[in-house]
Amino acid sequence: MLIKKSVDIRYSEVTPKSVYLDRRKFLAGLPAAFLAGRELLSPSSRALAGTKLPALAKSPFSTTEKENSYKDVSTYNNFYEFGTGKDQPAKLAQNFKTDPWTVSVEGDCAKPRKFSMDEILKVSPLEERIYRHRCVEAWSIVVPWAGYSLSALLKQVEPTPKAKFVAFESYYNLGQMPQARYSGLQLPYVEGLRLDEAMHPLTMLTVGMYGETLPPQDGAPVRLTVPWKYGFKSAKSLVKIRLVDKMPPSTWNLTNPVEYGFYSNVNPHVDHPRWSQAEERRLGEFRKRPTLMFNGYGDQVAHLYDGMDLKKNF
Ligand SMILES: Nc1nc2c(c(=O)[nH]1)N[C@H]1C(S)=C(S)[C@@H](COP(=O)(O)O)O[C@H]1N2
Ligand SMILES: [Mo]
Repeated sequence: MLIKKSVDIRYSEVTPKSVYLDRRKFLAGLPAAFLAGRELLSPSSRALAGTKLPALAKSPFSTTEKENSYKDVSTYNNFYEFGTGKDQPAKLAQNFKTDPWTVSVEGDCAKPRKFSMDEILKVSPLEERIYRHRCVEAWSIVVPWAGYSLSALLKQVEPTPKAKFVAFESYYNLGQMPQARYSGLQLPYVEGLRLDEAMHPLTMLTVGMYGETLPPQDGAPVRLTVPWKYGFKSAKSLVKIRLVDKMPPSTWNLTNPVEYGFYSNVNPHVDHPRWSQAEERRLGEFRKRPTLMFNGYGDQVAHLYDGMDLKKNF
């Protein structure tokens, strides 16, 4: 594994590729004197998607399976705040404002604090991790995410012995997310993990994909990625992470407790009440693949559930 020193980019200073390209076109037509010292387009006026991240260390946790295309991963999404259709978030989240952004890490810890995105990017060297990612709706993708283990962030605030679970909260603002009104969900989107699940090295705080910052539809500027659980455990556009002593509520469980449990480990032997979980379809493929227990991450995570009945704790 490569060791990298802390990332030295300022989130608020990086310019998205699309803005940069527009800007070159625009600059070409203007006299130099007119341009001197001017900020023509403010990156903060729009989403910071598609900004190249500095060199990423390779992770031993990566699968060697073939990656999905960027297009697959950025045009077929679940992000109900931006519409319930799979193609809606890519269209309706385009102008999602993700700068400035802060994540509050709080609750049962000795050093609760807010982190700016610049600070989030510096907590630990960014790695590229190619993970399988499976939605409860039986589609799956393979994505080169960028980020680091959530444990690195949690350690910064020093969880106290009282902390047994971690609660996650996504950004919510109807002004920016008018479609959220029709989501059928109680928002903000919330999720939770047991503390040992949250501290597991595979649990990733994700700031990018395909070597770039996240596009809004994939959870910009920072999301969770929990590869052995169904996609909905991976809350997007995080604003709050809270260490707590009791099992926190989770949006899909609140919405439909019969269909969505707290644990939500990928488990081909526990059917969703309305469809089987035994198989999945990789986006871009026609044939179905068998779904693996813990999404294929059993060697790393099965021990977390020793002695638990995973049909009851679904
Ligand atoms: N805030 C928020 N996070 C969310 C969701 C959502 O609707 N809102 N959908 C979840 C579901 S059901 C899935 S499958 C994944 C999808 O992530 P992707 O679009 O990056 O593949 O995001 C999860 N995180
Ligand atoms: Mo999902």
